[in-house]
Amino acid sequence: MRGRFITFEGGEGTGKSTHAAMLGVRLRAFGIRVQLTREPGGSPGAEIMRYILLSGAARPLGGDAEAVLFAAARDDHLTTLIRPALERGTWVVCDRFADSTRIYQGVAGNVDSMAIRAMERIIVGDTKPDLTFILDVPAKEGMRRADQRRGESGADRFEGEALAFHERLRDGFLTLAANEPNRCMLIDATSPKEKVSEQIWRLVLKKLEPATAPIQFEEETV
Ligand code: T5A
Repeated sequence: MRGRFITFEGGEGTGKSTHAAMLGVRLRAFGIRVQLTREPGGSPGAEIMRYILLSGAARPLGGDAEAVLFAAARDDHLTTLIRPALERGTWVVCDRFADSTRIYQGVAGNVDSMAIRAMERIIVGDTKPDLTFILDVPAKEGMRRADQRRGESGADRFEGEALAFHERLRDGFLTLAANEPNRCMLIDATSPKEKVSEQIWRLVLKKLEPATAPIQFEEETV
């Protein structure tokens, strides 16, 4: 039986990494094999592209080129990690995926949305997420949390953008949640972590019924 594919999306500092990890713990407690991963990155080739993108080295090439690089990283990630895991029956929990390209490069970065959809069709194909959590906090609060988490290290390529860019991201993710209500679950992530985690877990139980998945005991992590 194919594994389930769950993605976490949202702006900076909304709690995606925190809740992807917390969901992984819950699923494993159910005896489900879980592959936790992230984008950009998640596979050796894609991690190299992550460095190029987040260091800002590709920024002078422009938004179109950055969108192509995100897609190329995704192609490697899908081919070498996500699809083989799903085929083995492992559930994949991914911190960001193709929706981030739609919103960061498309909505906030003004890359042509038709071009982004075309790349998504070619690269992602049928490997669409079964369930996507869109974590929502006001842009200012997300940036505050991201600053706090980062400590002394500097902002990356996208964290360093102005507040208006982060507000556009938030609007873009809210619109996505409204347009795809069957796949995208909008989560108010201003609540305490435990409450947010409980809400996510209830939705996974309802939508994906992990209790019916075959019990598997081998652990997998990035
Ligand atoms: N990108 C990515 C694109 O432009 N296009 C693409 O196609 C893709 C895939 C990735 C960057 O690349 C861009 C988007 C990004 O800018 P990244 O380092 O992976 O960069 O950055 P983010 O995904 O934004 O990760 P962050 O760490 O900034 O945010 P998270 O993962 O949403 O937040 P998290 O879990 O690290 O939490 C941040 C802090 O908040 C606390 C946590 O403990 C942590 O300290 N926190 C809470 N505090 C209070 N209440 C809660 N409910 C909390 N939940 C978490």
